[in-house]
Amino acid sequence: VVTFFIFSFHLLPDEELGDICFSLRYVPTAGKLTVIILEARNLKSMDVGGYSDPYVKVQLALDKRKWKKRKTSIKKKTVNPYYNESFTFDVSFEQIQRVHLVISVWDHDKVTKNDAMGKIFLGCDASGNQLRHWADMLSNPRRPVAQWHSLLTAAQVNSTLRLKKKIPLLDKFPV
Ligand SMILES: [Ca+2]
Repeated sequence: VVTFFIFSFHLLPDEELGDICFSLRYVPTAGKLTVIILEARNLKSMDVGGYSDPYVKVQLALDKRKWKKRKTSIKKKTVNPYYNESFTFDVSFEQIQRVHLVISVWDHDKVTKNDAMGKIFLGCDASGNQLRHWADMLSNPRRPVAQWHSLLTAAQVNSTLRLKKKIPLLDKFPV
């Protein structure tokens, strides 16, 4: 029954949002998490002419609260972008168990609002490929581990993850 369910889910054509490849490296002693966004393929075309202008958001949440955020450059007129852009975050060994890494792909638009093209999340309570990648990173400290992931819709990921408001910075509190 389970096999049939998974099989039929993958046959739905509108679920094909493309794939993204990135590498993860965690150094527990230094408390550094490095995410290298490598490339994406078969993304959806969001603009006329069958292309998009994709960039990738790399977001960290701590205890399900939005915490840190970085972005890649924008690649113009492509659905198979190559980035090779590296982002390093300070994440202590105590924090890494409570962290979610959220990777989302967006289409840049000059005139209208940027559109989300796909999303995934990793962390200790992720599932499938995403959990495997996170576990491989934790069990191979100091070594970069690269893997491909199929993108899901932003709505699917948001409803599973349910992130709360951003963690306020300490210097914003009145003394
Ligand atoms: Ca665009």
